[in-house]
Amino acid sequence: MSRAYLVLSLVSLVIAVAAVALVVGQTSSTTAQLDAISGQLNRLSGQLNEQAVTLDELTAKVGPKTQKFTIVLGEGKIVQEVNEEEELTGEFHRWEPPVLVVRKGDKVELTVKNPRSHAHSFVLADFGVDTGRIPGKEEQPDEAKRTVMVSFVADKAGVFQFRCGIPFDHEKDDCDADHAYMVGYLVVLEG
Ligand SMILES: [Cu+2]
Repeated sequence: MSRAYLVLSLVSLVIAVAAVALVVGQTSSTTAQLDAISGQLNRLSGQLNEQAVTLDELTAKVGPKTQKFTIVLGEGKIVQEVNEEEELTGEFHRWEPPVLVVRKGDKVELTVKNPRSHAHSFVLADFGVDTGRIPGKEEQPDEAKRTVMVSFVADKAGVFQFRCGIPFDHEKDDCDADHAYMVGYLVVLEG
């Protein structure tokens, strides 16, 4: 074995040992970093668990809400097939939306609109709500004056009917022939 070859082998050996030492060093420092991150994550997870609240606790904290709805006296059309042709055979009125859902204790703010030709009103007797007569557009062209806001607290649970409180009177342009069917429901959920 020549001297030069021996020196070269020794140099190679030194480089290899240094490289291994470097890798081992890096690996151990990476492991230490990962341990530190893992520790931090554990602490963070603990903190999150301490702050976590159940939905019930959250509801209790938030308390009753103010629920805002716009309700409109809408008009539906009945189209029937007559002699194989579609014909408009009737119209009817309905509250849109026909069902409102809130939780007991909520404050309910209702904007009631009457876009119809005749006068109507909104009555929710169980909560003492009555908009009074809201004129129709023939009588009152200003839409803002055919919009009434009412509010109440839904302090009891159950299903309550609301309806139009103006009886049909053709002479006065009050309501329409289907007055009895202008009903909807307020659902108040317990808690
Ligand atoms: Cu009516």
